Amino acid sequence: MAPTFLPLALLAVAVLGRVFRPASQCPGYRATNVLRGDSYLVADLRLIGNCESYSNDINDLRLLVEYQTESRLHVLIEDADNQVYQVQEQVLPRPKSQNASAGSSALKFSFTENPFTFSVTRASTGEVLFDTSDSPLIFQSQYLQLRTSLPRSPNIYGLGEHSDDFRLPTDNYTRTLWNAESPFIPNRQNLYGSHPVYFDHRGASGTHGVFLLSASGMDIRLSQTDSGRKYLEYNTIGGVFDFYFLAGPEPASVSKQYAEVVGFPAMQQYWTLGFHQCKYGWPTIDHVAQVVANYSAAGIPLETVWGDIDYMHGKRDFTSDPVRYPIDKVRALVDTLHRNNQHYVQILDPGIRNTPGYGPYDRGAEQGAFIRAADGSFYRGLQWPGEVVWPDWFAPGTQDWWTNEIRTFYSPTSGIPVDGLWVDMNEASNMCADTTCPASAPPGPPTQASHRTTAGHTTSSPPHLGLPGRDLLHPAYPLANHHGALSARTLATNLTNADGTTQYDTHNLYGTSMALATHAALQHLHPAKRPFVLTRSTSPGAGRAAAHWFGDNTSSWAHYRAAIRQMLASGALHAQPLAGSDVCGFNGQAGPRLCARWAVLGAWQPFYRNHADAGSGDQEFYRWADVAAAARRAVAVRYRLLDYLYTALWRASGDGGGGLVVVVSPVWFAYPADEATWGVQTQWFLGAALLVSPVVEDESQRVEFYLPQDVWYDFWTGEMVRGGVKVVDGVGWGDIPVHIRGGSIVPMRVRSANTTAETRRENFAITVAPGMDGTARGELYLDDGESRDVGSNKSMIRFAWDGESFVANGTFGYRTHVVVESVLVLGQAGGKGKTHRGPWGLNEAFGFRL
Ligand SMILES: *[C@@H]1O[C@H](CO)[C@@H](O)[C@H](O)[C@H]1NC(C)=O
Ligand SMILES: *[C@@H]1O[C@H](CO)[C@@H](O)[C@H](O)[C@H]1NC(C)=O
Ligand SMILES: *[C@@H]1O[C@H](CO)[C@@H](O)[C@H](O)[C@H]1NC(C)=O
Ligand SMILES: *[C@@H]1O[C@H](CO)[C@@H](O)[C@H](O)[C@H]1NC(C)=O
Ligand SMILES: *[C@@H]1O[C@H](CO)[C@@H](O)[C@H](O)[C@H]1NC(C)=O
Ligand SMILES: *[C@@H]1O[C@H](CO)[C@@H](O)[C@H](O)[C@H]1NC(C)=O
Ligand SMILES: *[C@@H]1O[C@H](CO)[C@@H](O)[C@H](O)[C@H]1NC(C)=O
Ligand SMILES: CC(=O)N[C@H]1CO[C@H](CO)[C@@H](O)[C@@H]1O
Repeated sequence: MAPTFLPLALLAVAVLGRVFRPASQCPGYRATNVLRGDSYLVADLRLIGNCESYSNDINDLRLLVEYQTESRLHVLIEDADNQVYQVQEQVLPRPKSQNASAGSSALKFSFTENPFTFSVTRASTGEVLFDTSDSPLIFQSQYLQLRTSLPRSPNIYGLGEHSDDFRLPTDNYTRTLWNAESPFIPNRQNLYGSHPVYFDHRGASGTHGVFLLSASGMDIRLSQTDSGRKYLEYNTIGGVFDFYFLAGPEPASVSKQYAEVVGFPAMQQYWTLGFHQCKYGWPTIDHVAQVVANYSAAGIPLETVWGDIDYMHGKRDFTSDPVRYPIDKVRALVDTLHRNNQHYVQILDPGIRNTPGYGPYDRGAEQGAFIRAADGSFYRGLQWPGEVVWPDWFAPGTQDWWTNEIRTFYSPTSGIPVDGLWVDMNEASNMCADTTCPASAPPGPPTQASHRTTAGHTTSSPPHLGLPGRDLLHPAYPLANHHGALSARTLATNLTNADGTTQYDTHNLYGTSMALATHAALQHLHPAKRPFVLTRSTSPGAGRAAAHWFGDNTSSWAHYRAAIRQMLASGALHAQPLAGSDVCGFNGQAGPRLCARWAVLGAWQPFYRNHADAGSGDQEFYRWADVAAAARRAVAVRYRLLDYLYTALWRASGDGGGGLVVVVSPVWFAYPADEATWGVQTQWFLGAALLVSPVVEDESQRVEFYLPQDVWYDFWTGEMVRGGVKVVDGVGWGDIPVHIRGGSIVPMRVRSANTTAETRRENFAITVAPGMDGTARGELYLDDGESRDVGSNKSMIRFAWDGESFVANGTFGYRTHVVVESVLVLGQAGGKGKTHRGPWGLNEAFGFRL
């Protein structure tokens, strides 16, 4: 949740030390000593003449080009001395080159020597995908610039996290990447996560991806020259240019190729797909118990109840308020939840109250787990508990300390036996407005001075720690951070981490580092189970440790719509599929119409949690009869589809190998050549088969949506529908248009139950939706729903319909009593569909012929 301050609408006002020389007047670099192998190219790059716009030029660079796989090209431009910061492998391990040969690669690298510019083309068509020849390379100590030209009408997606159009504007548009506390998720500003990856969709000729592996603060400008040429321009305040070009050419292949670089998303436990309820401001554990009881009484399945910071004593991590949330009562509620197959998750914030006698602080201090100020004392900031110190995720003792605190406080035998953890405020959010703030507070207890040398590493230091001698607080380039200065509302950027890197360079990794550490701690706590972590702040690869929600939005129709765009970006582009908005909105007051619509929309987003601010009214679904009715139906249909969703998540997690790699995707992923789909941002595919088209206008019961030319079936009636623009009037507040894509087979439970565990005991009914050619296919993944290592105890069942016969085959390692009761083939029997009755077991192949 957000602190109560409002976002500063001001842009950064940096004090420019000197006049910016236009990039066009910078002479750039010359390539020499070019050496080529079959799968790589290396060269030296030497500055041709001074540029010195925002900071000091770096004279000598190294170019490394690797044909890593046939569809992935790696282009690294780094300083020859290896001093410039590069992202720690602990946060983002790099993929190894598989040494594809240049001749067999789908992408071709070309360059000019003097000045050095480069381009990437698609080998099969010769189409230029990336071309820097319009503008010289600028590589300075605190400012880097590189520009690529774009097609005339570009379709660019990604570069999150943002609340703007899914297909990005390309006219004087800036995407700033600098993780920030961002209440009300303002448009055209930096938000909680930084993902410097974009998808460039060129219609029938293919889609490719460009990932800049950099944690640096940056402004990415999409605009046009005076002569009208479109470009995308990186302006970073540090780091190196470390590019991965992903060939596609199918859109979903780019998603997969990206996940191969940053890591596939974590496979989650089955219950995490259930319905979650949270609220900041629940005063007591008795109140929480009432929420649980009232959900039950209303007949709305509640899977998981969450604890926001209300549970804490003095808002400190690893404490429970002795009066409002006494541990024995919390334990008792959690035990009851567990007996009913329900779950409980609690929040943790990074700021640790620096009071001696508070165990987590004392033990962290002893381990050296906190970031230090210049004088060796622990750097202090302000957060919910008051004055705090901050974990240094790069210090050697921090993981052990964090794991130990989690194992102790959440001990199944004596602590609060949570099922997962939620990490918030991890941008990191600091209630100090600037670097002078904590200094005015009384100093904390003396801590041992650090022996670390920070500011002046030499060439004998380990590589990539960051150039010495920079202005780490106020670089001359004015990054468009919506809080203003780099350090505003976060940790001071001149702080040094224990490994010798600085917050200036690692700021954008703080949230992911906390998520990774929490994930690792949960693995210790429950070694046999898949850890569940939800994180607000993210960076590339966060999805391999955590689910994500989109932060502190508002109960408004605008944010109900934004939820769709954000879900599409997180899931399809940023490898974080288990994601969703705060259903019914976080800030402000939700009304029953909005909340009913959002309850339904949320049921079709991968992560489904209702959450609100302390200052907002109660918005549990049972608070309004109409919302309750909408939610009952929405949850029921979601639960019938849990295995369909779980199968998609398994595919996306990488365990599933090839095939579908996205849990949510935009319409153009499936119809890349159909221009009418490229700008669609109010519809999405959930899995490969279901296209969701909710009402999106304010207070409306009318929806206009687009079905590409194909065979579709109304999900609710089974009626066959042809493609085209559709207008539906009188859509009930609890209704949502959904269509099954022809050519798909969708496994569903026959009925839903009040928890995911009970739903898992239900049998299946399978729906076959034949495509244009009369055939269809689908799949079903089954395992025990929770184990980290299921070994061979899993089933991957493939369904196929050829117009006359239905076949289910595959691997059948998961033993189950659950059967397939029936197979409904749509489009048959005069359009209504024909039901074929089983039962068929799911422990071996089966099928039938007409
Ligand atoms: C690729 O080539 C490098 C350099 O020759 C070598 O070290 C590496 O083992 C090779 N990798 C593979 C997967 O063959
Ligand atoms: C571009 O956008 C910036 C920031 O919104 C604005 O100040 C500037 O006037 C715009 N320039 C043009 C040419 O529209
Ligand atoms: C639960 O329902 C009871 C009975 O309607 C009501 O009095 C109580 O305020 C509700 N509590 C919560 C937390 O919803
Ligand atoms: C779900 O329903 C079963 C009986 O059908 C009941 O025993 C159980 O307590 C219910 N669980 C919840 C969470 O309501
Ligand atoms: C960071 O800058 C502030 C403000 O100038 C200064 O007080 C502080 O000592 C600096 N911290 C470090 C670690 O250099
Ligand atoms: C798989 O199931 C068998 C039989 O229930 C069990 O003995 C084995 O331990 C399971 N393997 C794994 C990896 O869970
Ligand atoms: C499974 O079914 C498909 C489609 O009918 C068929 O092509 C394939 O050969 C079958 N595989 C096995 C192992 O039976
Ligand atoms: C993008 C968007 O809709 N932003 C809104 C978020 O909420 C605040 C406060 O309600 C509005 O002022 C913004 O316009």
